[in-house]
Amino acid sequence: MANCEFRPVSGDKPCCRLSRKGQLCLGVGLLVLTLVVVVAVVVPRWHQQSQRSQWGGRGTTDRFPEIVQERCVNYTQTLHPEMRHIDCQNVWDAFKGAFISKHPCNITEEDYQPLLKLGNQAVPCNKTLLWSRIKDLAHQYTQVHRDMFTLEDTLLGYLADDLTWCGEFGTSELNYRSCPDWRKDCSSNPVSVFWKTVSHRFAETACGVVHVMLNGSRSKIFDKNSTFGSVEVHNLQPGKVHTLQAWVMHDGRGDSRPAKFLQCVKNPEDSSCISEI
Ligand code: DN4
Repeated sequence: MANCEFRPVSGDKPCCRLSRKGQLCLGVGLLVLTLVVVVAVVVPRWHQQSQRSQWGGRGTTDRFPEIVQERCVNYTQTLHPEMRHIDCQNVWDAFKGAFISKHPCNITEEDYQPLLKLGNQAVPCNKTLLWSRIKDLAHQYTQVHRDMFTLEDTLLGYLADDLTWCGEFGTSELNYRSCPDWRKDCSSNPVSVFWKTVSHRFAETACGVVHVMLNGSRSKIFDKNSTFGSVEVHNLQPGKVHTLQAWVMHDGRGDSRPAKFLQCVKNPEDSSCISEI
């Protein structure tokens, strides 16, 4: 074994420089320490990760915690300052609490109730826009008509739009490798249950005329298995909602004046728009 003594180089001040042998020993020592850390910390984590469940769906979106918290701040401080009283740390804690450490096929609507309570938001009567199989156009429409709200224009829908998330039973970590797919694995997964829960609440609290944008180019314009067909329609309250008005869109061409207006704003050269002028 090397004899590692740390002696000052002759002529130098004590303790200011190491001899070559001392430097070598220090280097070897650091290398050994690094290896020990890798073996003790990184390898078990990697092993644990590789033991994680493999699901059929995309894993948690990169930077999921940061994205949710950034969106919360943006929504409550900038987009809807009337909601600036909401504490985004509490919102994130409630979001996380709904699914972290739980089996990702065993999530319930009850799990999301604390989050729903914090994100409680009233959409004015006549301003709710539901959609099915035509998300982009519905969102473009509410971007033009800023007083109308899809679910994704409310705080909770905005936080989660286009994101994926899941955890794992017994650990506080997110699973970035894969999450359950609602068709292949299970429907009680964190993402599907979230949308079911918030869609339920969104429909239940709607009032006046409710609009729905449907895709007339799909074989089933109304699908009773979609979230619109299985959750939202059933939770509209007859005592509060007097009309459900459907805008059926064919091949991106609007049958209704508001949607057509939107398409003409985006595509003024379209022949159907020119004839309107
Ligand atoms: P959709 O266009 O068929 O589906 C929208 C999303 O929901 C897609 O990611 C679907 O997954 C997923 N989805 C559809 N049906 C189910 C189901 N039975 N179980 C689990 N996931 C499902 O339209 P939709 O009518 O199903 O949902 C749209 C309506 O519900 C809107 O009025 C929204 O208010 C609300 N919603 C929004 C979102 C979102 O923004 C998600 C779910 C519900 P896949 O078919 O792509 O695999 O993401």
